[in-house]
Amino acid sequence: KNGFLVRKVHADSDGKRTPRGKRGWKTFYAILKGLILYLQKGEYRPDKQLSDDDLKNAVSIHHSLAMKASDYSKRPNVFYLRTADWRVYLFQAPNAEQMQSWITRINTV
Ligand code: I3P
Repeated sequence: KNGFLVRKVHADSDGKRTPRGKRGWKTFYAILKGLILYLQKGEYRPDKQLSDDDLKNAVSIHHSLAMKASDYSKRPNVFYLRTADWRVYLFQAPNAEQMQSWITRINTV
């Protein structure tokens, strides 16, 4: 599954709160391949290679959990992703249908 997602990093590994200055929302083109969610920066092209920075942003979704961020009301269509090492991301999807589709895909791999 692919598509645009806007990401906010809420907690780093071990659940430590991500410091100020690193908590802003950023747009990525997300590519879910196997157990890795690749997050590609910049303009989308189908043939574009993943850069070193893109690989650093990649998220392992093995033993992760995605759920609708019902307690987050500043933006619509936002879901949480909690990883096995207790990172927490917020992702904003373009619409409710896309949000649900990402949640289902992440939770059923
Ligand atoms: C963050 C940025 C986020 C904001 C976050 C800020 O600043 O303004 O948009 O989250 O608030 O810390 P920075 O880009 O300097 O990291 P919201 O959009 O959810 O308000 P937070 O620290 O309360 O999460």
